[in-house]
Amino acid sequence: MPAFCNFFSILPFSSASQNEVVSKRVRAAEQTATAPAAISCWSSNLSKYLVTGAAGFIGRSIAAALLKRGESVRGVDSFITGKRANLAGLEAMDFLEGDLADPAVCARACAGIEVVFHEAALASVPRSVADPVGTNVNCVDATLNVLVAARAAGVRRVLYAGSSSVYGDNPELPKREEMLPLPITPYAVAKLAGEHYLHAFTRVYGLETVTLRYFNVFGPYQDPASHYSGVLAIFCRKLLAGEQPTIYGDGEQSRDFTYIDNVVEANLLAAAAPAEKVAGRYMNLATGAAISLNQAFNILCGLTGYRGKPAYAEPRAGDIRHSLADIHLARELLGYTPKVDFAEGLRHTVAWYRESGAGA
Ligand code: UD2
Repeated sequence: MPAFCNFFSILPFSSASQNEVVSKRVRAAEQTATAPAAISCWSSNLSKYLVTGAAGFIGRSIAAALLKRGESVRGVDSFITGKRANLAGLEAMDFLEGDLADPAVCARACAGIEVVFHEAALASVPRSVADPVGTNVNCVDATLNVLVAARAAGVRRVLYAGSSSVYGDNPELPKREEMLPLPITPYAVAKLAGEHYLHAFTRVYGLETVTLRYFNVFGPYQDPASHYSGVLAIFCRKLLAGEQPTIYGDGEQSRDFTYIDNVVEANLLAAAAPAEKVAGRYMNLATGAAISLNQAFNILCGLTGYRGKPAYAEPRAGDIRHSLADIHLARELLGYTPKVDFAEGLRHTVAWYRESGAGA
């Protein structure tokens, strides 16, 4: 039997001391509440949380953590890059197959939801270089559609998977949030546009939004089989299969590789943080340590038993030389501390690829 709900009545508009952002949100909600279609939903499975990109690496991991906590979760994925196999173990999730480039899918996905984790994206720099329009559709259009649908549905908060790529060419390290973004690839531009849309939705509609700028996330369930996959996933698969990996450039470029559990934890913290602290904010989400590709390759050789050398090739178009985060803001606003460091994360990751045979 489908349930009827007016979800403005169940949202926690509790504290009279909440800031202007929240007041604006209430006003926006009140205005929207004059349109009956916008305040009502029919659903056979009312979920509190929506995870977009739920069949992808990060979305899947967030959904699993929410389910483990006993939360009601809806997931949406188009399978453009997400994998059906990643839904194994998430059977308790209400799953919707659809493309966020379609506003009707976003409306269905957001109905009855209180908090959205917007993880869906075409997450690849080289893919955006090859197909900037596709990246724009799946990152910018999709994000705007999610925000419009979230607002119409009375969603309280939208969390967004931002990217360290927005810092682009700025050579200053570590990257701090107050630095001017200098995106140099279509992917970085698209991720930054998404951030700006979130900020605008907080400012003009009072929707609580939070951007977490992820720095090179890695871990179990990351697809290792695509040319566009993250480097550590590709290296894990190749080294475990005894295949020679390719390093683009001299291998001395570095990244603040961030293990997935840290990202999941930060998302849960960001979902629960007080609006007056986080609404409309963006912050780095990383470990705060730089590892070069050559270092990562050497550690992986030890973990996988691979004895060969990497092949070195021309640097990739749009590559950033060094990326390292200052993570003080996430500490201050969320109480975030990275619990799993690079070496431990890589051990778990290699063990997972070995046991699951993923991508083999
Ligand atoms: C960017 C973002 C990251 C995330 C990601 C999309 C930066 C600094 N980071 O990651 O936060 O948004 O996009 O998911 O912008 N490489 C090889 N061999 C390979 C594959 C890659 O050498 O087989 C190199 C590549 O040239 C680059 C490094 O590894 O120098 C990392 O590449 P990536 O694709 O894993 O991630 P990156 O840094 O573009």
